[in-house]
Amino acid sequence: MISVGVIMGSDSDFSIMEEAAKILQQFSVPFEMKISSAHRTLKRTVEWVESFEKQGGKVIIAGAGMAAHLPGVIAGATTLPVIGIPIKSGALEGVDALYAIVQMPPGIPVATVGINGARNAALLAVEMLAIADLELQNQLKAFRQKMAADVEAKDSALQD
Ligand code: RP5
Repeated sequence: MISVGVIMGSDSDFSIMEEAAKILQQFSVPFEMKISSAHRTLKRTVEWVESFEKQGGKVIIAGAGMAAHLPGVIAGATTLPVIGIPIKSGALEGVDALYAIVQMPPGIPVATVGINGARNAALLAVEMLAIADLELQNQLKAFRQKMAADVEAKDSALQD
């Protein structure tokens, strides 16, 4: 069963959003990717959210740039947790998207990661799923141990 939906407003977001997909693959989390826009294809976007929820999906990661209302629109259409990724694009280079996504009015939250923070969005989704999944908890612990070991190895190389 698909656990995570990874949706983006445009194919121009794909190179960032695929970093989230790579993390989910690394943790063997089943996911689907979707391109659908909140303003160009609003009805189609809401229909996808409803269908994802009906099929038992658990978390949605939504990335968009500029006036990035996609994560907020999706959050308004479901009670599943939504993680928003502000994508760097346009004249304001992602600051516009960051403000749009992080400043959701009270009542409809979107968990927002940093600009182009697709890896953290996927890790946060894995952490949410791990609440009820011991195997994923163990994988997350191993992932962090490897990160720590990498830092120590780089430091050791510096001391040589
Ligand atoms: C947003 O506008 C998309 O998420 C994308 O980041 C940005 C530019 O879209 P394109 O003009 O590249 O399709 O809707």
